Amino acid sequence: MNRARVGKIVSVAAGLAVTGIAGAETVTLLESFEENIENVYHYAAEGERRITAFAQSEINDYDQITDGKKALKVSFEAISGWKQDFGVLLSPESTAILEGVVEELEEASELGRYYLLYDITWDKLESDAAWSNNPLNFGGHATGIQIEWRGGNQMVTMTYDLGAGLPEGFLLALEGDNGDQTAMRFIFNGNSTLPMDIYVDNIRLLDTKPEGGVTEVSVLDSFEKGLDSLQQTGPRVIDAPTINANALYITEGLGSAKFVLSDTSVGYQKDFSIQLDIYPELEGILQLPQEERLQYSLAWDWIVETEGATVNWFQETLAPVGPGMGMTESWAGDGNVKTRVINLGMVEWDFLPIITVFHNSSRPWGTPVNLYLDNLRLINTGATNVQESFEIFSVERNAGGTVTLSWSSVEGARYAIDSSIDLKSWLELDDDIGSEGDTTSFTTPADEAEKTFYRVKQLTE
Ligand SMILES: [Ca+2]
Ligand SMILES: [Ca+2]
Repeated sequence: MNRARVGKIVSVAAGLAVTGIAGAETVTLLESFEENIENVYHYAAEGERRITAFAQSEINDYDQITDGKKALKVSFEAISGWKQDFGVLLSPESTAILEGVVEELEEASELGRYYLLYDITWDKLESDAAWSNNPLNFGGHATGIQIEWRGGNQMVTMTYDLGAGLPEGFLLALEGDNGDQTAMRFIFNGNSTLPMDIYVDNIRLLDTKPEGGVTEVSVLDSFEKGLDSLQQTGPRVIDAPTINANALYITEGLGSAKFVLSDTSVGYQKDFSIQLDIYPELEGILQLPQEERLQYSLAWDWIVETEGATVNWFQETLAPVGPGMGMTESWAGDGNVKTRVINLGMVEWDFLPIITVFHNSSRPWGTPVNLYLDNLRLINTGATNVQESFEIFSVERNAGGTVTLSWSSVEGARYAIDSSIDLKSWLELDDDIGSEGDTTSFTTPADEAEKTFYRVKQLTE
């Protein structure tokens, strides 16, 4: 807070970090299955198909229509194991939007900004499936991300951070009559001997960055000194985590957290948890209404060191299963870094802020497997661009009974001015003053009080 005394008038300039821009994210609808479903096609060859019908459905008994009035209904005869079942060709317009994002991310990769989302609802009425999953294959690429469904008539939202999952040289495969449409392939896995329906709707792109937002990344934990937030939870984890100093398995600073998983792998199992309530930076954010948290993402890096273990695949899943949390990410190979990203607006968090991490792999491994975690960070794509030297540098009383305030400003910003005679109650004088460049001035009638305080706030939009 800067104060400058000029004559009888004291100016107070405070650069307030305005958080009121939440909700200013952009959602672009890419496919909602409203007009027709001519762009939906079998991927499996004839004779190998397990889908009996595609339909444009208006049934909404489980809230499976998440946008508009219709959803895509896919009827399976039965499911046993993996198959690339069907594809959805996106319109040329939607393809162009995604291509623009991919190009932008290739130039400057940014985590936590662009998410590809869609909703799948499983209809368990007839089936005897207890679980199923759906890996995302998008633009001709396996992304290593999959939805986990744990039963019931549950809607799960695919939440894919385009920045985190962008392989080098990522290009969208183009198909369609004019070669200008990219596609999403829907792969399913599960076991049901009876018919099962799934509904897909609302394929969309979320841009979490509000107009004028600035991305701010703060490291919550670099696992250098203490590992207070980490706790082993399953019998596969040998001992408490330790701090690793081997630079090969560090992505930030001088240390990382190391877990050792026993060689007696027993498939899908809960291994450890991350207690988020020890990080004061998250407290206020997790208390915001869910829809106001979209600009915030949580990310960390994980590395698997297999040594001589016979691991050829490894997956990490987060729980509890809630929207945006029931996601599995696959191993990036021995010693390679994977970055996990969770959008905090996609998670309900009506439970204790704890992330439980599950792993799954082939077995047996032969030797223990080392797992490293580093750089747990909070990404805010909607931080405000408040300059550090923000101050009112001149307050002048003019001959005509007016006062002119001048402050250091930034190009393109907007400002509001309040006045007060007691620094307690404030009167808004103007809430929409455009920046005049490095310096902005505002003239207002002088108050009759002996002292008047002024406050300038930089607005975010
Ligand atoms: Ca729809
Ligand atoms: Ca570290």
